[in-house]
Amino acid sequence: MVSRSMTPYGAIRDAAIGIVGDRLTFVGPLKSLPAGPEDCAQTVIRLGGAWVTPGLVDCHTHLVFAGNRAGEWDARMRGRSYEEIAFAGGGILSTVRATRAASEDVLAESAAERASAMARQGVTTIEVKSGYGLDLENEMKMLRAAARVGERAHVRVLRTFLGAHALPPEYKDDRAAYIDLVCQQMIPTIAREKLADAVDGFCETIAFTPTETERVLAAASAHGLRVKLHAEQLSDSGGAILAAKYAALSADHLEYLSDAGVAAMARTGTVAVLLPAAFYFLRETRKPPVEALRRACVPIAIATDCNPGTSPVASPLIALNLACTLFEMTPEEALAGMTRNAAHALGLGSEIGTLEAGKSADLAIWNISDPAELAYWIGADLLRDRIISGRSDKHGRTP
Ligand code: DI6
Ligand code: FE
Repeated sequence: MVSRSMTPYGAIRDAAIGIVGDRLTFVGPLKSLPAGPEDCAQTVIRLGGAWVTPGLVDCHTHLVFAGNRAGEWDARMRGRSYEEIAFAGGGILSTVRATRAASEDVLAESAAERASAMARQGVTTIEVKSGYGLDLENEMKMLRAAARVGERAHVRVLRTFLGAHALPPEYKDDRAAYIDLVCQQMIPTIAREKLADAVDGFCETIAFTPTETERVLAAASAHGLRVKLHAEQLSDSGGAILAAKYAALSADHLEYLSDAGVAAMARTGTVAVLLPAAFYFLRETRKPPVEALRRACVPIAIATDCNPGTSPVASPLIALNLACTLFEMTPEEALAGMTRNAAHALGLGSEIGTLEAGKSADLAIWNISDPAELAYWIGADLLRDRIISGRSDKHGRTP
């Protein structure tokens, strides 16, 4: 069985999937194959009715970082707030200190372990953001480490430059100078050296104002890079409207998204990336406006936001569960959010995210009898095999 649109989950019963090299060449009912499977292919793998979905796409992670923030979390459990800790120089900046001190090897190694955990849950594509270096050298180190994660963990990695994640301590008295550095040195260098596929920023009271963020988005666009934005996570700063103005691939978090923000995203086809694990871990109470997004036909993606501060979660399937239990999404919507819509949030909608002839052969094969199980179980081991660019974890290259 494979998934497509129309019937629930777009399921096709008694299906066959053809793969040549790294591409899907056939996805449809077994009986519409021109001949028997053995006559159509050199190698036939019979799955015995197993569910097959597109490989999962985690379209928002901060997978590369050093250290952890368990101590800070302990303080939060005793009543301190995330914002308080950030304003006191902890939070993102404590991970910046640890990440600057770590070698590229150490960063690549620890991120690859987290990516491997995700791969064991069916992930074939992971977006990885920088943003814990906050100077050119350390941001480049993070992006190079991110590229190595792909080889180590056998996943496709997309890289996003997040220099505007927090104000580094050396610029605490000169915010404009840091934005100048991001726009005039970091973005041009990263674009020239092809170290990132997109640019992101954190538009928030504890990070950058809309005016500062706009300079970053404008510089990214001027250098031919698509943009994404952390918007409306802790307050309504108008980030989503700004993101839409720059035709952003996605605006992410969105708990405090306004009606005007929803409308702006609908106009530009900007994907709403919801991050229910961060909502959960911060004990946020304000939910993103899922119903308004649905009504406006804004595509909704779900991601882990894996990071040491607000979402120490390397489990995409738990993120699916939280999307359903906390945001009242259906299991089918959640799965579409981590496949088709997540692919769009990365600008890869024509390449991955659905099972269609011509796309990359990225599949997850599951030990389940109902696709709702992907969002239902917490902590179960559901994956049977993964195929990425035509290569199976269990069988190697498919012919
Ligand atoms: N929002 C988040 O949830 C993460 N970054 C962001 O802009 C948190 C990153 C961290 O706390 O380390
Ligand atoms: Fe994030």
